[in-house]
Amino acid sequence: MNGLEKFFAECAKAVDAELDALLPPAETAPQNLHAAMRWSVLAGGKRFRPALVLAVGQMFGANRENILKTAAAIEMIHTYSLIHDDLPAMDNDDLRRGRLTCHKKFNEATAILAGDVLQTLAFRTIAEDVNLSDKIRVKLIIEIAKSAAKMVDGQQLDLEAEGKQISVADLETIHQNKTGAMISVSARAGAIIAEASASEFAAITDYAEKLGLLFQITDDLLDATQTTETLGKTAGKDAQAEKATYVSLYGLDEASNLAKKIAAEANHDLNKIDREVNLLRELVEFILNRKN
Ligand code: GRG
Repeated sequence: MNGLEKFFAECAKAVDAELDALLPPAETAPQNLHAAMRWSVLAGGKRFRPALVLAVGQMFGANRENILKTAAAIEMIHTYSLIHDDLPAMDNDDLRRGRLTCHKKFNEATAILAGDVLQTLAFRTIAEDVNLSDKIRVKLIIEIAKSAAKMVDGQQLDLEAEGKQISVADLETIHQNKTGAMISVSARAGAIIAEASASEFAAITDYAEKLGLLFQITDDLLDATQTTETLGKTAGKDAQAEKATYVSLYGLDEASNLAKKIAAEANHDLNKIDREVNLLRELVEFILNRKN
């Protein structure tokens, strides 16, 4: 295991334990709702967003104990978005994280409600985190609420763009909102908890915006090039839904070159931070070279 793999494994273990403790037990009523939440949240997943909260928070000097609940809360919001995205009204998918989607395993109504309550539990988790000052909790709630709303805006724009020719600028707007906002706020949440300086906060915001864009470009590349088995979700969905993507607009080679360019820009943003940024550089490489 290299350093980054070790970091991811440790993050996943700590965040999964936190999530397990925060989610309502499957034995308590309404059992099906609680089982559905656990089915989707505790199903693996890369845990990239919580890892980013931890990497940035620790880099700026925060203790892991002060970061973990926020990291878990962001993963809850991410999982709610996956559950809702998979619904028949949206992406209509049967497979997520290598297992049946929530609505296929349970039913549509339960999947909608599991997503709803994961979102409310996320904000409650931060509001009740006694490790953090009131000021930091309010700041986190405001920033994460704004980003979760942007994600919904992006999803709406994405659905409306299906089957249409759109410009590169429109594609960027969709993805800055749909994918970028939650990735960006993951990094910024770490900086908020660690009370980073204004200039550090600005630099990490620039870095995280590039990272979000890079994540989406590689997502489009993977959808077009990887198998369903490797991805743990149905491959080739973008072309099937006639979605405008970085691959459909640029072609595979150009999209791949663009990914490398954005990765270099993200690394450049890190030069502005006078801290130990190596782990954040490794995260850029990880996204650039990911296989799922
Ligand atoms: C339904 C409000 C609402 C929003 C949906 C998450 C999302 C927004 C759409 C999913 C469609 C999609 C493929 C987006 C591209 C980027 C993305 C969010 C991929 C999934 O995230 P990963 O790869 O998944 O981090 P894991 O399972 O590893 O957590």
